[in-house]
Amino acid sequence: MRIVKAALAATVAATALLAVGAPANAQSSAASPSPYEQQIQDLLKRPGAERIDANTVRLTEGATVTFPAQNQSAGGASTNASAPRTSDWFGCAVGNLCMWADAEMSGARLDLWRCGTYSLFNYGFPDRMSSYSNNQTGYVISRFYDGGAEILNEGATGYRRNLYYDWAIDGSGRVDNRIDAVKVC
Ligand SMILES: [Ca+2]
Repeated sequence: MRIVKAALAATVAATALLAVGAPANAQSSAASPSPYEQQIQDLLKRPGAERIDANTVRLTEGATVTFPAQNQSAGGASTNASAPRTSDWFGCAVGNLCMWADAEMSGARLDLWRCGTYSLFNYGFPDRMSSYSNNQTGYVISRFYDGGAEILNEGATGYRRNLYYDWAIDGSGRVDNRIDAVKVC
């Protein structure tokens, strides 16, 4: 049995090697390129950025940007208000602060999961956030800034579907597409 397993593993390894050895454009010629491919390529130019799957770029430890899969429409939220709550909020993994470029948890998503203050200019995400899910655990508050002023904050498990309808806590207007820095926790 062990031999059979080893042989199988070897076959799998060989197949994987073949897949890696295939021309890089083989996949893209089979399917039309993701509408987000240019944004992905732009992010990959950042120092230390690496692609960890077709739709996800890891920017630094604790920070990834995920683009909608090709079979999902960019504007179509997969959320359903009547759906039972699961441990993930809107697809945002437990422990993460997830920020979406579009309303209704859609479009490109930046996930941060390490405490600290981040300039979103470093992540290709300034002035873009239109919805978020704070799925961190414990008593933590995330703080959102525009030009150094805190204009929004949210405790763990809070979320907003459309920031067009939210007003800055300092009275400076709507908060949609304004956040340029965030203190995760
Ligand atoms: Ca936006």
